[in-house]
Amino acid sequence: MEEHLAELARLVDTAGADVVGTLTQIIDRPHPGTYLGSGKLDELTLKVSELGATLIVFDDELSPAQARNIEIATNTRVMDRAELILDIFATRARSAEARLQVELAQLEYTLPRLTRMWTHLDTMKGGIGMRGPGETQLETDRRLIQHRIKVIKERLIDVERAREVQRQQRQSQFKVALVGYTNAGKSSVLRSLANDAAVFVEDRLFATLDPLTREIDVGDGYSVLLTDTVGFIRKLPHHLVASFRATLAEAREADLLLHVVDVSHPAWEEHRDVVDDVLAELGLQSRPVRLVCNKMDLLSPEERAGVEERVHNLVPNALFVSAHEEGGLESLRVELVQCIRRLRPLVEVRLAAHQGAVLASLHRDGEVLDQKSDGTDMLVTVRVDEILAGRLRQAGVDMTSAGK
Ligand SMILES: Nc1nc2c(ncn2[C@@H]2O[C@H](COP(=O)(O)OP(=O)(O)OP(=O)(O)O)[C@@H](O)[C@H]2O)c(=O)[nH]1
Ligand SMILES: [Mg+2]
Repeated sequence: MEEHLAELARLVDTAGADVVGTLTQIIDRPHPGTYLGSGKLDELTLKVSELGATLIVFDDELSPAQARNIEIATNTRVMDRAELILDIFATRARSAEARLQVELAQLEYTLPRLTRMWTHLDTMKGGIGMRGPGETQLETDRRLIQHRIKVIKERLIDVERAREVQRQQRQSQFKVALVGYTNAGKSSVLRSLANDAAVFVEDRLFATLDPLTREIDVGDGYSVLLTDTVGFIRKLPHHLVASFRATLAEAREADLLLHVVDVSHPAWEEHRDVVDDVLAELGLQSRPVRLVCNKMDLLSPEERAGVEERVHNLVPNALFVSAHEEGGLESLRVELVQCIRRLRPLVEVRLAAHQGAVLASLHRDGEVLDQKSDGTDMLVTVRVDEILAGRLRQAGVDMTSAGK
């Protein structure tokens, strides 16, 4: 619980507020009306006025009614974790796409809570000269929001189409996506591999919101397209997960996912589970994945040995790296080369003159490295993926392995 609250405090800090106090209660079941029991609610009210707090943040999701009732009891603005995360995303989103996605998530969060906001307005105005906005205003607002949601969804579909075109253009390259808990070091891995100081890295939660792709030379004549993605967190608002589906399409298209974990964090195993769950929610659980244990430099030799043993038992092919140490990503680089060799084998295809259509498809869907004629046939050295290899095999094309 303390660790959860520490994370909540970091979120509050990221959102730009200062934590002045915390309150916890062990309860079997939250009170349906006020979340906290009545004694605890009094304690909260007292604490808020003593500390001069202007905002109360709950780590758990509150129903619209619970939030309203606590606000009334404490006379203080109440937020739950989901709203806080949405707020952070709203202030940090930079690209037009991310902004649309966040706005969509916020509107969907707001819709069932409209009554609560209007009730506030009602009490604020003191009810003099007006009897509150009433149902009509509420209905108008609801319709406006629903309309806006529809418009945003349509725009996001357009954005996704544009992305799709871009993706098809680089179909033949080996694509790798970095996924993981927020602050695990995904951007640092990209920055170090791409040797690009412009990649944004920060010791804050949700430093990255927009996917960023760089072409990385991994040596031995291989290169990959490496994409950095938004980090995950426990209790990620599901509206947000849904609206980030498009951004994470990059991850869905990837040949390989690198699941980056900060193993220096005491709760790294839980972080790993959270990420696995979100990946499953996004339908990505069946993608080939490598667990990348990062920040190994922060561990003592004994801790290192402990983590390595623990991880090896869970995931035998995990990698141990440091984005900060000189040469700390060498094992990852080597693994990437091996994965390309395995998942994108290099083959030599022999084509007769009448097989022009096959030659065209090799150029379209594969990565042609060499092409020469031996007088009668055309010999093409090409890197193929599973789909193309399957198609060639089915068509009975003469194909042999060409080594690495
Ligand atoms: N000591 C150490 N620190 C690291 C390592 N990798 C990343 N960091 C630090 O961890 C913090 C977060 O790194 P980022 O690369 O921004 O993490 P991220 O996964 O991209 O985070 P989000 O974009 O917020 O999801 C930064 O302060 C980095 O300098 C590492 O291998 N060792
Ligand atoms: Mg990042």
